[in-house]
Amino acid sequence: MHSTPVRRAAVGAVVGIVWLAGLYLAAPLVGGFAPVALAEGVIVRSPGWLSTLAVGVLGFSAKPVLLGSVLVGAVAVSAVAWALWPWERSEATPLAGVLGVGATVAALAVAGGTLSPGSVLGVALAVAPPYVASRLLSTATTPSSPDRRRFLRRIGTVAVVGTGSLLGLRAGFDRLVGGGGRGGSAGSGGSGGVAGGTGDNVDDADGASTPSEGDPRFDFAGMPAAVTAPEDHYVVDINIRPPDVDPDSWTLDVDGAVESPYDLSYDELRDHEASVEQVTTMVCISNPVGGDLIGTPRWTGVQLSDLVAEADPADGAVDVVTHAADGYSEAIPLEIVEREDILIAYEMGSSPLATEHGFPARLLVPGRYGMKMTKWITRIEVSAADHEAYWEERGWDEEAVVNTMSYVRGVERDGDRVTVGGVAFGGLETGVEEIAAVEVSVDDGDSWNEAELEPQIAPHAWRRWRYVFDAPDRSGFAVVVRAITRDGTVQTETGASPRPSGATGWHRRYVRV
Ligand SMILES: Nc1nc2c(c(=O)[nH]1)N[C@H]1C(S)=C(S)[C@@H](COP(=O)(O)O)O[C@H]1N2
Ligand SMILES: [Mo]
Repeated sequence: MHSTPVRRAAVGAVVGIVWLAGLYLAAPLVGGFAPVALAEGVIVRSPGWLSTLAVGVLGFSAKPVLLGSVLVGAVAVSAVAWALWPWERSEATPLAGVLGVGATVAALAVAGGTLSPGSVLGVALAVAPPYVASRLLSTATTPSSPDRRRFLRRIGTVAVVGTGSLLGLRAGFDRLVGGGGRGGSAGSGGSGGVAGGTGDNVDDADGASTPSEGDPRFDFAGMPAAVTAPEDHYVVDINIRPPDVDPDSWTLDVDGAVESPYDLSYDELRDHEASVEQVTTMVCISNPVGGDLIGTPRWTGVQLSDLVAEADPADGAVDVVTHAADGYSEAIPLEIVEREDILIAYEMGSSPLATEHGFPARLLVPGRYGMKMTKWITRIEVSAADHEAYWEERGWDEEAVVNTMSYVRGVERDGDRVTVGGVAFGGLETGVEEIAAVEVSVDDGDSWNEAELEPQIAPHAWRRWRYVFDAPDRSGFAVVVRAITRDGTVQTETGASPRPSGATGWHRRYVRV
């Protein structure tokens, strides 16, 4: 590896990595980390079909993959620029400096920086480390420079020491300023934590954090718990980092086409007399047949009907629009708001909502897809006009009533006996679960059997099902499942993709046991 361009590319890559670490160090001064802001900008600006495709192909990992691509892309650009740089080093330095500062200013502007002493310091913090790194490595790329092993050791050291010290400085800075230190109060989940349920809240110490609801006969290998623990509930939203809302300054405004607008503080919401507890299934409209974007947590919240009635809606009001801290919005017709099961939820599983699930409060609309359930809610606007919501604008169904669905989840063998099982959910207009029966085939649809249904744990919750049969000499089964609703309708076999109105079709899964 004596070829100079390869060495130059390696140096360029290291300089790029150190540059990113510098941007990360400067982030608190300008209000954000440029690659995250860039990735978020791509998500918000990309057409609906593209975000749908990305979520479809990459699932959960769509956002991390996008952020990763931005990071890798920046390092790659730096490597290529170094490898192809046509001038001698002496001529190059001023021009390279100008380019580096320009790229940094652009990156910090993308991250939300404006002209201020803080951002000038931010630019200096982000430019100096890669500059120092490039000086330290500048002699390493000439043919007369050290041998390969020494070269590798040298750029490795600069990369590790440079990046490590910048990240260390940033961590120290966070500790000093208390960034993310709000985690102690009210379970905001800290910043950037993936872990849900910040179990440090004790205001409700009834030991119910691991609910043991449901019939234990439906708890076997592969089966979900009857009630989903907060840390097991899926997360879907438009953000790379969820908004970090300060509960002390947060208010929920109730206004718009009303006679008496008002607002509530976090404590006023939690102490509201119309608080209720409710186990409710939530499923994302982009969940494919059999997918994991579904869960059934226990929620506590205030009935939306009460909150809206208190403001006294004007004649001619048609919609209730919920607005969120991340710019998201959703609308539901005023007439369905009269239902008592629509909540502004502030707890999940007897703890305050985790940041990623919408702390301090979110909407819960049983029977509709998750897109209706605005997280990080800041405003309830009663509207006299039809409102076009975030996803509706991007081509998704406005009503978003959950399609009847049934999934295969678990399978277990005990001697000759085999048990298969799963979940079924049919949220109809009323939000009340309407599953009457589940039928299951273990021979790819040739014959059908009635499954056992778990007694209903709540009006808006999924039903777990199981089917026990003898199979002494067979170990592979093509399991197919379909649900039947109370009015006798058999779940449609016709497949539809999630967009625009949610997936349909029977779930088939080949299992070995
Ligand atoms: N503010 C806000 N609320 C939001 C979203 C969002 O991007 N921003 N995504 C919605 C979608 S598409 C779904 S499926 C649910 C997911 O809620 P969860 O992450 O708590 O499971 O939140 C909904 N509420
Ligand atoms: Mo969703």
